Order: sequence, then structure tokens, then C-alpha cells
Amino acid sequence: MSLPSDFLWGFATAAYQIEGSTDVDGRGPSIWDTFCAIPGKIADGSSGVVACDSYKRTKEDIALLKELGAKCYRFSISWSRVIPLGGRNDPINQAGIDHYRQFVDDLLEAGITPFITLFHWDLPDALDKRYGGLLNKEEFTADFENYARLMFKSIPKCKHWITFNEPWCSAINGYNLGIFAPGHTSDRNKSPVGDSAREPWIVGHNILIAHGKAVKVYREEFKPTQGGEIGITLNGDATYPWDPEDPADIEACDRKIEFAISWFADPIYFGDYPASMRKQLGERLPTFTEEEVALVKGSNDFYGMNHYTANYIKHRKGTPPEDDFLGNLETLFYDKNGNCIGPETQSFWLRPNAQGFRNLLNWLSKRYNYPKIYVTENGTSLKGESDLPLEQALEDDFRCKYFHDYVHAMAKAVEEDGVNVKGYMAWSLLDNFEWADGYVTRFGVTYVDYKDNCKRYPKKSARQMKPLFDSLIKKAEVEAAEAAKPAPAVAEEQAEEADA
Ligand code: GBH
Repeated sequence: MSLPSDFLWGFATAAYQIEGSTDVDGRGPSIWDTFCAIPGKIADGSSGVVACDSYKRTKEDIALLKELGAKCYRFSISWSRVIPLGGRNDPINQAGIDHYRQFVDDLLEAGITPFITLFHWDLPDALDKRYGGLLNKEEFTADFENYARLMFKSIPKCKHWITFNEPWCSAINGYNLGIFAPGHTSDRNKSPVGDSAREPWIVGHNILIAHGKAVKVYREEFKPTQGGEIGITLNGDATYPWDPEDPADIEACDRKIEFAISWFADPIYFGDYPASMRKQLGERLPTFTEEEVALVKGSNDFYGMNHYTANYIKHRKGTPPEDDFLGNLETLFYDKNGNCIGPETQSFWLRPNAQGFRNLLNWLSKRYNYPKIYVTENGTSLKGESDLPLEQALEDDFRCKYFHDYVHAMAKAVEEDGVNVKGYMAWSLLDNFEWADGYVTRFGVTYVDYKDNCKRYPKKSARQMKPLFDSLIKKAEVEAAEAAKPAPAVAEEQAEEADA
């Protein structure tokens, strides 16, 4: 037993991936509605119009969470449901607010702790059209602040807030590769607009400022009375040197994590971007004004960690191309000696390697002085899962092993390395709309039968979670007894004193 008795575990989802009902109750369109409508952007030509139909099935989803024994649930709010046009001078939509308020009430009623993500990539489309969305610092950060305040005020019972999910993905996938909404890239075969060498760094900067503004609002106007906590969720993969003997590969391993995680975490914990990024990107990386440093530095009550996979890292020589975002290196599945990082999945980028999770937990904890961590996503797809008949898909032993290995690696990091993890949310409660991959890639512990009215069938992995965490979380009585026990050395001394 190595996880603390107050450890929270559960599942995560995101609004656009599960809700459907995109034109119900006054919801305005988001950039994902617009993006999905462009032919060729989504692998199976699909969209989130129906998804898992979760907007209409909140009771059913909560019953499922309860059945699986979940202690917490992370979901995101669709901004354009609560402010259909998104802006601070635009009308608010009470029906949207009431929906999420009720959902939180129902979760709490079921004994499940809500974690709310304010922004999981689905910007109101009107803001993109009005002023360029995430690219516009003044407008975007003011509108996000306004939206955040509205949600803090409307849902006082929620005690765990996440400002942004994976800003890396919004910036790189949305403004460099162009594979996510709004699809900007320098590649004119893919998009008429975009500057892959500049826009991602501007977007990343603006997200940090928006995060800082929302945190300030929460801390000044709500935290004193509501008593909750707020942080950001960052994605990052683990790294191993391609050639363990080559110092340049070892250095590139750190640089890879800096370009993925420290891009956001360094400003939040230290007040500035990593030196490695400044060195490579020069003036293309924005600089923080004093006022911005004051907003961003120290703005995490906890670190939200999304983690899935690992890579071997090989450094590159010479000057990187202007649109490079990795840090002048290659990410590989095989090392110099032919070792493979892990088995294939349905996702080209994902290969299980649980030791990497433990390594990265340590890397983060050392760099940022052992912050409180919530693992806000961790999970896997399975190669060919969508081709399996239902009965076989439910026997997802590969996913069971993934969760077993990753959760044990995390528990070891807590027990033996002193890492401060307080919660874990598996991705995902349901098979759902996997962004540019559409519905072909499944990440759920619950099978969703899209051909039969989105019926839900828990897979083996869904049922495995409770026993897995029960075996690792200390019982409160045991923990209290342990804490009350004097340390062994002291006990010995006391025994000697008693003898004398
Ligand atoms: C998460 O992102 C999302 O938060 C969630 O919505 C999604 O459904 C889930 O994971 C599963 O995909 O080789 O440079 O292209 C995943 C994190 C980070 C994974 C970037 C893909 C690509 C790295 N992503 N990564 S690259």
C-alpha cells in the first residue's frame, strides 16, 4: 500500500469529444465544429455532432462512474454553451450554465468529486472569426478571464479547476501542424493561413497570460470563500537517449521535455521560458513584461499532468528549420542498440512504457520542487480495437496491463521517490471523438456502440480500476496508526529509557 488514503482516482473526458447536441439549448459553434466541416481534416469525415450523446445522458454517465467506483471525474465545459459567442460583452446562456451546475450537483450527490477543465480546445468560433482567437492577446485573455469568472461564480461547489488542457496541442497542432482547429500552418497545401514558425509561440504566450488572469480572479474573488484550488494541465512524453553513451542525446532528452512541458511550466514556476527555447527561437519567442510575470509566476496550486508514452531521442546537428518545435531532435521508437520503446497501439504516437512515467514524475518533481500533482489523463488505444466485434473489444487485456503497469509505476514514484501525486484520472471514461482521428481510435474503458444508439458497455479495464486502486490506497485507520507510531529510532530510545 503506497498511495495516501485521500488519494482521488477516476476518469476524464472533454466536452467536444463526448457531448454531442451541438445545437441544443442555445449552444454556439466552436472552432471544432467549423474545423470538422472542412473535408479531409478528420480521418473518418466525422465530427462531434453526436459523439457519445453525453449532453443528454448525464444521469447515465454518473451511474456508470458510480458503478465503476470512481471517486472523481474530470470533464470540461463547452465555453460556447455558456457564452455562445464567447466574448465579455456577449450575452450569456443560462441554459448552458444550468446544465453544468446541475451536473456538478448530481456528481456530488453520487459522492464523486468534480474536476472542471475550462478549456479543452473548443474555443467559441465567433472569437476566432472576430479577432483571431488565441492569437489576440488583449481580447482573448480578457474574454477568457470573463468566462472563467462566470464559471467560478456559477459553480461554487466545484473545488478543483483546470484552466487549460494541454496548451501545447492548441499551439502546435492548431498553429504549426494545422492538424487541430483552427488548422493554421505554413503548409499552403493544408491551409491558406498560418505561420508555423511564429504563431505557436504567440498562442502559447497568450494562453499563459489567460491562465494567469483566471487564477488571479479565482484567488482574489472566489478562493477565500469557496476554498478550492486551480492549476493548468500540461502534456509531455518521457524521454530516453537514442545513444545512452552520447552526451548530446542525453542533453536532447531534457531539451525535448523543456520544449513540451517547461515551455509552460517554467514561466509558471520560475517566471520565464527555458534557456534552451530562447536559444533556438530567439525573438520569435515572446518576452514577458513585468506585469505578465506577476500574473504567471506562482500561478499553479497543483500541476495537472497528462501522460501517455515515451520516445528515444536523437539530437540533430546544425541549425533546425524555422518551424521546428521539438528542440532540434528526432523522436524514435528504437534506440541505437535496436531496443524498442514499447508495443504498437492504434495511435501512431503512443507506445506504452510505464517506467517512463515514473522517470517523468521524478523529472518534474525535481525541477519544480515537488509540487502537488494530479495525473489528469493517462491511457491507451489498442491496435485494431475498432475492427473487433463487441464481445472481443470488451476483453481489453492490453489496456488492463497498461493501467496496471502505469499505476504501479506511479505508486512506486510516490512510495520510493517522494513524488507528491494526489489523484489519477484515466483517459477515458468512454470511447469518444478522438479529434483528427475521428471515431476509429478508441481510448475508453467503456465501449460505445456508435451504431446502436451510443450504448455503453464497460470493458474489462473499467472493472479493473477499483480493485487496482483498492490494492494501493492505504486505509485511513492504518495511515493514522502509522502516523501516530513514533519513528523506529525514537521507539528504541523510549524502550531503553523505560528499561532504566
Ligand atoms: C490528449 O492529448 C487529449 O487531452 C485528449 O483529448 C485526447 O483524446 C487524448 O490525449 C488521446 O489522444 O509526435 O509530436 O505529434 C494527447 C496528447 C500530445 C498526443 C502530442 C500526441 C503528439 C506528439 N498528445 N502528441 S507528436
